[in-house]
Amino acid sequence: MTLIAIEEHWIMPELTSALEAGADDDSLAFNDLGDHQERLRDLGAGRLAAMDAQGIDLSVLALTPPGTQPLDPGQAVRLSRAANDLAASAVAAHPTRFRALSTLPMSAPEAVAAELERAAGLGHVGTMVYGRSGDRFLDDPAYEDFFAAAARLGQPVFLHPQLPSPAVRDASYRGFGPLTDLALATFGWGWHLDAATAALRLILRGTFDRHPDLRVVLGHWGEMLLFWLDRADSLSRVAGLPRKVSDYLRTNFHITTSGMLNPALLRHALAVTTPDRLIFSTDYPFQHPGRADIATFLDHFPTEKQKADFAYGNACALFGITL
Ligand code: GRE
Ligand code: ZN
Repeated sequence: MTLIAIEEHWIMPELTSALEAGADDDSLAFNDLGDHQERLRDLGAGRLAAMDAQGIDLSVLALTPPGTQPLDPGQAVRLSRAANDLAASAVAAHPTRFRALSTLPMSAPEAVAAELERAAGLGHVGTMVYGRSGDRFLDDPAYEDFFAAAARLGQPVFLHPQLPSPAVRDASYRGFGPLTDLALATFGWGWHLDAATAALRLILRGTFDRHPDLRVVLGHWGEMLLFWLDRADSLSRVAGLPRKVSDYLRTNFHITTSGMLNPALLRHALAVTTPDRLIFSTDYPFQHPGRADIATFLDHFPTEKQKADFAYGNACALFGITL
């Protein structure tokens, strides 16, 4: 069966240097663990061999967090363009194996829509953003043109986790030593809460009422929101939204696995949203399920149609990919 993976990370050395010099983000250290650097940099033979070993036909590439969003506006614009050009050349070199999500200069809000449109013109099938750039949340009115452009251009917006703000880290994620503090603030918990909060804030800001065609992708099975719909629905009433939070989740959002191939999570997702929303991804190289792990997981789908939609059909439909 054809397999498309939609959250497959890469890095651009020039951006890594700029982030190391100019951004205070300790999660950058994750890119240096084991052989991650080498795997992240490789947009050629090594990555294709890893995909072949896993049985992945097509990878949708996206930069690793934090993208370019912690950089000053000028650098963010320049390096987002460079990243989008480089990703486009990787796709051009391997058109049957790669697509890409664009990188946007979120610290320069007035430049975001134009770069999204330029990247869409290069063939990027969507974009990856984070819940906040500096003190500016993604639901800030400064990004209104960006969401309007994403809806108009049919460019899905992948809302990826990032390190919580310094204030949130100080308030909630300290006291255990540097490594445990960082893990608690990131992959162990904080990343996911941060991304879920950003998604809820977009809903509460009326983003999907103004842009009903906007599509957002959440990783890690919906960043815990699929477990919280009964409680989150009451936000709609308080905020005066025309639809329930769960209704936005079921119509404007897609959910990807990010390498968490757990059948219990699949059963829950199928119970609270619909099979056309679920899409495979591995979160390469941070998770690396093998071919057998993937095959075993796919066998948990109740029907062949649902399995095929998860493996490639929903990704093709959402991102306009033709095989
Ligand atoms: C991710 O993208 O989700 C990720 C990283 C780094 C470490 C673990 C992880 O970017 O899941
Ligand atoms: Zn990821």
